Amino acid sequence: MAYASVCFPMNVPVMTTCPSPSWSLASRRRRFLPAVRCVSSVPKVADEADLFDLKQYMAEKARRVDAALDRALPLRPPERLFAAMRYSLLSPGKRVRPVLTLAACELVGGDESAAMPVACAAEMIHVMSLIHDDLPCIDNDDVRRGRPANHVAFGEGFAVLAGDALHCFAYEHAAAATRAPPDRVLRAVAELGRATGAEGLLAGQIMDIECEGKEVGLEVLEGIHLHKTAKLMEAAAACGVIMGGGREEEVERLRRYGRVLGLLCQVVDDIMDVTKTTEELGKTAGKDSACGKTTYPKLLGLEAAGRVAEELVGKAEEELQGFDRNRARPLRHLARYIANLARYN
Ligand code: GRG
Repeated sequence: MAYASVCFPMNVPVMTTCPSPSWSLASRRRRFLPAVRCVSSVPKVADEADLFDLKQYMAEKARRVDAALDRALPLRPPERLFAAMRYSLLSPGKRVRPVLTLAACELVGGDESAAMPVACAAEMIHVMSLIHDDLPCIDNDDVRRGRPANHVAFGEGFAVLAGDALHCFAYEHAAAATRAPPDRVLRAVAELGRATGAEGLLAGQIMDIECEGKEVGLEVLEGIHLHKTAKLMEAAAACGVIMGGGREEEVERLRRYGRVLGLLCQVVDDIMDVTKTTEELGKTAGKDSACGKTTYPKLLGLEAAGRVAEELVGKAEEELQGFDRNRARPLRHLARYIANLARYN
């Protein structure tokens, strides 16, 4: 079995079979959902009862999220604008944020349907940020999710506007399509707005731009990722609990879980930038080092970056303690699954 050169310590899970070498870009989602069961490897037998088919869970949730996104945004005039919005929104992403919202809602005993519009809104905001991030004036990337970036397919002007339109529609959809007590909806919309705006995702992007070409330390790097990536994950997870009617303490626990998961995604992303090919990534590989960007592997080395990922998995699991063990399974395995992405060629 070919592994990426990152050496993860033993208490992150081992996947039991190797992904097929015939995986193609045509199905990027399949690449992220290897046909395996996640099995905790250490302690060797203690987690036998914790077998969980995350592949099936993620695929099923993503399928329902995709259907909900498709229904939410039918093609209509102005057609080229809606086509540009749909092009990126329905492209094959992992749907980590909406799944986070749905799983957090179910964790506190809520029904998926109460959280679905807010889950879709989180994905719309995420996709808007990807479209804008890829623009020549920001990160200048031509490939996203294995396809030409939005500005390559539709032109720069349309990409800016498609991102703006998706951003507006996210709040409209969360507010108008949710059948849940209005105080929950209002709170979720406020959560998403705060996570995205000038003290959230946008702040992270600004920090990123300001640090371009500079050597930064671990603290600054973490600050960038906590805003650029983790804020929306925090909000997605917190919103799930809010929509499910969870208690305040539960909202805060899931917020912390989302924060850790966001950092974990970024550490893993940095590792994969070094260890994977453009075809495997569905975006330009080695771009971070080519641009002189500071990354976890650059600051710490690959092995230590792998250990950071391992520690983050542990922290994510800590935040889930005290919840119903069965209901917490998807979220427990989601953290392990993200850490595992870095392991496979
Ligand atoms: C205009 C309000 C406003 C905000 C935009 C451009 C920008 C500000 C922020 C950039 C944010 C960004 C692109 C962060 C990277 C987040 C990240 C880890 C992306 C990859 O997420 P995955 O792995 O990707 O979940 P998929 O494709 O699977 O969804």
